[in-house]
Amino acid sequence: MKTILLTGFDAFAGETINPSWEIVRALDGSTHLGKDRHVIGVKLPCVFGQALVELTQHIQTHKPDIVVCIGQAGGRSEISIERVAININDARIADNHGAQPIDQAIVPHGPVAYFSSLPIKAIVAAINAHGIPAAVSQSAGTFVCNHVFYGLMHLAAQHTFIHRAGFVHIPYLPTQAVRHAGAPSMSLEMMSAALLQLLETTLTTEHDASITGGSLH
Ligand code: PCA
Repeated sequence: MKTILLTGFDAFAGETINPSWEIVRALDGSTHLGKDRHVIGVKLPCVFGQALVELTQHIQTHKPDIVVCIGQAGGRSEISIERVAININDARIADNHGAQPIDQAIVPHGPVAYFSSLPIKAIVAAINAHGIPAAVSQSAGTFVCNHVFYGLMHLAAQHTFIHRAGFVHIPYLPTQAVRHAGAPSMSLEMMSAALLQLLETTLTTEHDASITGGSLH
């Protein structure tokens, strides 16, 4: 039995929904990966600190083999497989509790950064092979998503039962994009299929593929 913990976020920045929670909710209890795969979906608040308190509790309760946190990145056009989490909070907008930390370490004296331990290149290839746009992203930003990603990788460094962990940013849903002129979007079905591909690839890939996923700037 393998336990897979997925997290999504509350709506933030004036939105009424967050596509990350819509997907995680849709995949909670999924049997698509086989009967011996237990998929658990939980929601995190879009709040510095509290999001990590809750993530830590969920990890201690479920002792997952794989943890994938998911967040909305409005304006991105593809499924973004994040490569690296950095040890900084620098919020351009307030979180859902009104906090706006500037240049604060997430873990004082912690490592500057952690790499994702998902097979990010193989995941991009697998999602693209299913006709769904995906790419490696070199930055998860400096808001609550990077905060959770860094905190997750810090926990994974301490809890050896976590074999793989990482973060994925996703575009707006079409219902959100109608209020953001010109913004790209992706359907719930497509994003859920991409996440299943990500999990299947993570379960079956020991060594990541050597394919370029770099960017020039
Ligand atoms: N996206 C935000 C935080 C919550 C979410 O879904 C981010 O990218 O930091």
